[in-house]
Amino acid sequence: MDARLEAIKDTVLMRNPGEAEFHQAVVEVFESLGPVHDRHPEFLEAAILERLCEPERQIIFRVPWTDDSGRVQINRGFRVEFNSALGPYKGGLRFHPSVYLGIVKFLGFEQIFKNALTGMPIGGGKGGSDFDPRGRSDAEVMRFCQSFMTELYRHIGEYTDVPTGDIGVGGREIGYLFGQYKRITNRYESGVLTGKGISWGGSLVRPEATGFGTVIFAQEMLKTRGTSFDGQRVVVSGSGNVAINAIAKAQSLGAAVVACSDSSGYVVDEAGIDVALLREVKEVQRGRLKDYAERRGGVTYVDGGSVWDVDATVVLPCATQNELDGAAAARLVRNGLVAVGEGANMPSTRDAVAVFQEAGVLFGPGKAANAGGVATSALEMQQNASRDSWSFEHTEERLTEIMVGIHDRCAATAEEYGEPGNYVLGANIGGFVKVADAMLAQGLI
Ligand code: NDP
Ligand code: 2IT
Repeated sequence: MDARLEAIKDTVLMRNPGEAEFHQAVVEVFESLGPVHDRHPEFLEAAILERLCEPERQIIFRVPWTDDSGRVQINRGFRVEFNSALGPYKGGLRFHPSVYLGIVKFLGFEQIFKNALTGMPIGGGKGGSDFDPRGRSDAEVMRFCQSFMTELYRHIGEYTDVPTGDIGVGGREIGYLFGQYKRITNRYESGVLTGKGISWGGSLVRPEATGFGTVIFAQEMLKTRGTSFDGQRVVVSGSGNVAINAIAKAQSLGAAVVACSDSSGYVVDEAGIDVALLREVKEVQRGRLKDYAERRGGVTYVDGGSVWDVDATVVLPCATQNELDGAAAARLVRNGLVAVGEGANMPSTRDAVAVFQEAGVLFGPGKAANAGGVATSALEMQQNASRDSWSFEHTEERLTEIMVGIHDRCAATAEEYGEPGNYVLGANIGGFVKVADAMLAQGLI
């Protein structure tokens, strides 16, 4: 790392003790930015990096609610409003027992660059709670969401901060959150949340957007090597929103998607994952992958273990951070891996990224490859602002244009900085320069 940036990084790490995931995200970005600061000493002068690493505002709050047996439960809520240089804070809410400030900050920090790369007018933020929706009834989830919004509502707004879903937060939760916001404020402010239902201000394609976008990005990477998804053997991790839609899109482009996972195990389905059945089990019945395996029949379900033990030419990690380590990466590379498209945020460890890059594997980092979700959120905001709703075809066309644009910008930036094919460098520099220029123009705030 550039010595000037190393000193700033040390201070950031010292000021934010115990936030391992935030440290990891910061270090990865800083490692790309030396050459930018040679060209733009004004960024150092204006302390752009120091300011970027210090969220504009961090909100932590108590979320009390009552479970179905009448017992009081207390969770912790977070919203980190990281950077508003390009637009209102924008980013998801994650409900998962592992959520703490370090995870929310890593996600919020990544979101700044991702959102800049989309070319849409959105800043970066993230939030969530250590609430675990798994095994909770609809009524419990509703009471939790209502309590969460009873504090959050005062910090958000269509011109201020626009949350959406992430792990553990989908259409059901956005519905309860929106209802409570509307009730407290007495405003039908559609643009305050994205990921809404289609009959009450949501956008077609938003549910599919992250998974679809990840595959579109990976397809563009494959094209640079004169190939495509057609005939690839694909392994996807996770079996939630991003994973399911990535599987569907990869299959539509001719790939054989042979495995996916959840936090309990993975399934190998050599005939190709049955997406309609997977959607029914996961999205309608809120079941487990094990249920999919039982209903499908003739497939292998592995309890525990790692889905990365299954060979593939293309892998799409779509579950969670640091789910793919250096040893798994090395094994995949030995067995013929060609490309990685990160549907999740920071799913590959630093060691894994190094293995992929050294082996010349096409590697699309999450902040570029999974930007289709937030980009389509921005399209939802556009539709809300103009009180319009677009067709599936039109919205998907916009998403495709945006993803191809992100790919091309990352590739061009990597080339400009002397490292053709390095999408990590391209994404970090491309996102950073846009935000830094805006921060410089807006003065010391
Ligand atoms: P979902 O809650 O719909 O699905 C998450 C999936 O990942 C589930 O299969 C879950 O398994 C698995 N998973 C979650 N945590 C772990 C863990 N600690 N270990 C192993 N498996 C785990 O979330 P999404 O699909 O929305 O999100 C997946 C990833 O994509 C996240 O990294 C998210 O930040 C990222 N992302 C999401 C976007 C969106 O629009 N939704 C946009 C951009 C990125 P289980 O059910 O067993 O917990
Ligand atoms: O990580 C992400 O980009 C998301 N969870 C989606 C953010 C958004 O505001 O649509």
